[in-house]
Amino acid sequence: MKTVLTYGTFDTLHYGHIRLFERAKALGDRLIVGLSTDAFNARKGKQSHFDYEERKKLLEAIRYIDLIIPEHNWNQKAEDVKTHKVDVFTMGDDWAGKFDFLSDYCEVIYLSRTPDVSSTMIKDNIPKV
Ligand code: C2G
Repeated sequence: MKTVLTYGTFDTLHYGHIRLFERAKALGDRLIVGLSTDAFNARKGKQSHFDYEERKKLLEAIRYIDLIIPEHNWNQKAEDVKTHKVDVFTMGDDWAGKFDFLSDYCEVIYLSRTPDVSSTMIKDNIPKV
């Protein structure tokens, strides 16, 4: 059983996120997603359109995802890798190099970011309902 782990805010879920989950799942047998809490987002300087529970509900509907855990801070990754016996850590390559320290515990793979779509672009173009 090969376990894969990734993290993110996944606000205004879009096909770039789905492509990431699809490729991440293909790296193993089980995909765990660390979902940024609203409090952590505030520390990341991100104001998500949807709150944690709404974002979690969306991820729970995605067949590629087997488990969702909260991401509370920048420093929990190594612990999460150990706790969940993670074999592969993966992120989009806008993070390339940033998490190489995890290669002491597991394989680290950066996947190409999907061009031309982002939560920011969506949020900036949603008419206020
Ligand atoms: N992503 C992607 N293609 C896009 C947009 C996002 O592949 N068009 C990927 C990002 O590279 C990231 C993941 O989707 O791996 C989640 O992106 P965000 O929700 O923006 O998360 P981020 O703010 O990068 O937070 O500890 C890590 C952080 O929680 C990551």
